[in-house]
This record gives sequence, structure tokens and C-alpha cells, in this order.
Amino acid sequence: MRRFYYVFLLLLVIALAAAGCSQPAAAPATSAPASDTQTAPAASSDSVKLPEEIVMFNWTDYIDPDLYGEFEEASGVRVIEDNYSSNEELLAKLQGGSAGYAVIVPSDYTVGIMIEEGLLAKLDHANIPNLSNLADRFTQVPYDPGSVYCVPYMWGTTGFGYDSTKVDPPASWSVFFEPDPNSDIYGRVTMLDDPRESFAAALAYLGYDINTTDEAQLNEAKDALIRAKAQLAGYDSDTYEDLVASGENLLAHGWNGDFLLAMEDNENIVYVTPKEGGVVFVDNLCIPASATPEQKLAGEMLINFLLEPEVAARNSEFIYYASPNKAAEAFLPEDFLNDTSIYPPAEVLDKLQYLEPVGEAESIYQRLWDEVKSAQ
Ligand code: SPD
Repeated sequence: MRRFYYVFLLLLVIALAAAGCSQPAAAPATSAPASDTQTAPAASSDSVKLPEEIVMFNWTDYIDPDLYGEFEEASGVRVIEDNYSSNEELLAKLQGGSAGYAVIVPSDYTVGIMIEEGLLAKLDHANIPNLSNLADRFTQVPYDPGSVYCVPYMWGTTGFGYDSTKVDPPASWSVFFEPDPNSDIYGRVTMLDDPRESFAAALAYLGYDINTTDEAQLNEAKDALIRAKAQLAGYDSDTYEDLVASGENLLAHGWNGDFLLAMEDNENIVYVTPKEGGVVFVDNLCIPASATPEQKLAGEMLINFLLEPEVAARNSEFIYYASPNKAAEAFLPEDFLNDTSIYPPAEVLDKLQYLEPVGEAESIYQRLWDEVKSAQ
């Protein structure tokens, strides 16, 4: 079926280019059942041409890179990837007027902020027929019900990973917030370079809501983060798992899939969701409002491609994050679907919370985070 898709799409693009208009033709009017691959993205505007190249602005290690080549083969559009390290970095770029991105990957709470600030384009669902492959619970997410602006891409959890041959099994956030200068890990620990995630860790440790807007609680969390700094090698959201895998660091705050990927290099890494709880997240494929019509069409085609069941399954298996794509499950091995680090059981999920927009308090988080980062 996939080969048919590529050949079909390639022929379609060639035929349209020969006819002097390179947009894909309208999809067949029939609506195929969920779990079907739906082939031709429908262009809503007859005058839109596909660009030669688009930029996907993504987290690091968050896609199987082979998929870019396969998409290019199918569509003729080359994808260049650029990376960011936190939602706040992505948001600041868009707020500052950075343009040129066709697809971005913000997390749940950031989608809400971006919609409110008019930073996202509405998706043309006619160009994304594979939207029907999403599991029901991901079609009505609270920050974007009905996938008007974004399509859920992957979901995961935040906790910590450590090398089990060198560290006694920690189960609590206290391993970060009660540093012991005599322990082996002292100086060989990292935390995420991410204000909401690092505050969530401190707030969960203190027993507070991870979305609190109470300034006194946030100040307490700031003090805990400054205390934790004593044993940190640094803040890192991009290479932390590799540094644990290589033995340079022994413990890191981070995301489940990243540690699972690092286990390919070091099987002694263990990922933990702390007993006090932490963060569960959904990351999403969205198109910035600043995208040109050409970039938007190509972005929607890329999103549709990533929603193909077999593509979504391969991608999920490559990066070790759970896919919200129900139809992809048929292509995922049993041991992947049964891995509790990827699909946490109900009793673990019950302790986790989504980060939410905090409105006016965003500036408090940012100010206190700056104080943490600059504290000696
Ligand atoms: N290396 C992939 C990282 C994916 C991170 N998702 C971010 C969730 C933020 N709350």
C-alpha cells in the first residue's frame, strides 16, 4: 500500500507539474474508514505551487530522519530540519517574527498560548485525510478540540534516567533537590533547560500543583532549584541522555523516549517516573501563521504523510515515543506496545499532569527561571 502511495503521489506531482500547476489533486470524495492510508492530499487553492524545500522546526532526535527522504521521494519537497530546546524558545522565535517554518512541534500548553496569540494557521483538513487515523481520545484534546490548528504527533512523560550500575535506584525528585556533596552523582547531574519542566519537577517535589500561579509557592520552587544547582553539571535538553549513556553524567532529568533511545547505547540506563508525580505531555504538528500558502500546503502534506499508519509506527519505534495514531498500532510490535516506560500503566498516569498555560503568571515563571539560571 505504501509503495502504491509513493508511486501514485510521484506520478501525480509529475503530471501536475507538466500541466503547469504543481498542487496535488483533490482527494476522492469517499471517506475511507479509520486505519486506512489516504493517499492524495487535496489542495484547497488551485493556484498554490509546492515549494522545493520546507523547514521543519523540531525538537532534537524527534523523527526518524529517513522519513524526510521518503517524503521527498513521494512529493518532490525536500525537508530541512532546524531544532529548538524548549517550548519557550520556539514561542519566543515566533513572537519575535521568525518566519520560514512550514511545520513546528509545540507541546500541549504552548499550542493554547500560540492559538490565543494568533501564531498558528488553521489546518485545511481536506489536505490531511489521514487525520482519521488518530485515536479518539486525541481528536478532542482540550487545547485544540477537533484539531483545528494542530495534529497530535507523539506523547510521553518527564522523569529521570540514571545508570543503574553506578547509582542506587532513586525513586523521588529528592535526588535532585537534596544534593549530597559526598555522593557519587554530585557534579554529574543535569536538569532540563526548560522553565516549565524544571519548575514542575521542583513543584512536584514540594507537593504543589505543577501549574500553580501562587507566587509564594513559585518562590519556594525557585529556592529548591537554586539548591539543586549545587550538584548540576548543567542544564541540558538536547544531549543529556547521551551524556548518561557515555558515563560522563550519572543522572539526568528528561523525557522517557530520549532515555529509551539512549538505552540502545547503554543498556544499564533506567527511566523512572518519580513517586511524587510529574509531567505527561502531547507534542503536536502545527503550521505557523507566518507560513506562505506554498509552505502551508507542503506542511499539510508532510503532516498527512507522518499520519500514515506504517510511517507513524516506524517513526514511533525509532524515537521511542508513544503515537496517538490508533491505526499505527497494527504495525507496532507487541513488546513496544507493552513497554510500560512508553505506555505507563494507569497507576503511574494517575500521578502525572499536563502542563497548562498559566496566563499572567508566565512572566513570573520566566523571571524566577532567569534568577535560577543566573544564581551562582
Ligand atoms: N527529544 C525529544 C523531546 C521531546 C520533548 N517533548 C517536550 C515536552 C515538553 N513538555
